[in-house]
Amino acid sequence: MEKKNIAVVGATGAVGQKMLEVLEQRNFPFNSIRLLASERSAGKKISFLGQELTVEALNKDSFQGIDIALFSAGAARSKEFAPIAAAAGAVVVDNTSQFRMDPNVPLVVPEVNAADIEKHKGIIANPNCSTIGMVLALNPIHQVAKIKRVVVSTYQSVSGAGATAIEELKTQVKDWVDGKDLVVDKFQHPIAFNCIPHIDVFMDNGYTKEEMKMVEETKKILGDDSIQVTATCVRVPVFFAHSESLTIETEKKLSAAEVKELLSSAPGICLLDDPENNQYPMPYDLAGRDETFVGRIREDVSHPSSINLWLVSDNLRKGAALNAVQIAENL
Ligand code: NAP
Ligand code: 3JN
Repeated sequence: MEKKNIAVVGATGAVGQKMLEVLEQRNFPFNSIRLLASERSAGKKISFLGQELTVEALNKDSFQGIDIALFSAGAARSKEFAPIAAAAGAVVVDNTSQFRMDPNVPLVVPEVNAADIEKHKGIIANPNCSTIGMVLALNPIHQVAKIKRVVVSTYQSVSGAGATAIEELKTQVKDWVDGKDLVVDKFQHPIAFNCIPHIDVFMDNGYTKEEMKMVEETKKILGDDSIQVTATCVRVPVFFAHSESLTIETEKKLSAAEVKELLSSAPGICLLDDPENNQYPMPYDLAGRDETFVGRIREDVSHPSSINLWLVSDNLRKGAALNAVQIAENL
């Protein structure tokens, strides 16, 4: 692989920090790496492969000489700076929702639609973390049995809401144990010992934006607008890794054994399905892992051609940083 000049935009954030970890772990062949964040972080030192790197404030000149720019500093920064980076000759891999549904921007999970990367015009979008785990499991099933409808409920960890949300859960748990009042800032309600069915803003149709991201992104990645998806996204008091319950209705009936067989060889998926020995995916065990783990696979007793399953995927790794770095590796 030819060595590239890399920029990480949002390098001080939860996703940016994970990007650096993944780049290190995968020996990504870079020539130089530039760390960008807000004015607040300019001058801050971050250690990367044994070197102390200095964070720079993002500005319109940040992308001179950059080949690949990994963006995770929020949709507003992507809207403003991704086109500037692309115009300066970089290929942008964008982790935000800003360009995901733009018909000129490929939306890529490499195990599913790596071929779409070639169609880029300077920007490639990384899907939402909950979508990525789900489509890894859906794609092999869709290829053989054509999916008609998916009902998904998510159980999303606080790290999906950024570095300060992780601190908020830690502080609330400590304060709860100490009998103190809980301070609520990042979420609408206390997240310690709670489940909040509200991620991102509410839309006119009663869904949240996070739920509609799952609906729309799934169709684009699988290249099939006929797949019907309905989602309920819930924030739970877990630090890392998102879990999802899926009901998948197919045109052709598949047995549970057939689905297990399909998913046992699916790229990016690891089957963990041994209920007799209490073995099924859980975020407690699987945070930090690259694969999306699937278990509890069973035929839906309420429908003749439908499957239920449960999955767990590390939202900061495969759900964000790892998927983005895999796209960069494909480039
Ligand atoms: P975070 O921990 O809050 O980090 C935000 C990052 O953005 C920090 O590096 C911050 O820099 C930087 N930033 C904020 N305002 C900026 C500005 N005006 N100019 C330059 N940099 C700025 O959030 P996160 O969890 O890493 O998420 C960051 C973004 O990634 C999200 O907004 C979202 O769009 C995307 N994301 C995607 C997924 C996914 O599903 N693929 C998952 C999570 C997040 P400072 O430290 O200097 O403030
Ligand atoms: O909440 C989560 O678990 C995932 C959050 C993702 C997120 C957070 C803030 C802004 C996104 C995203 O990736 O869709 C965005 C955004 O870019 O809109």
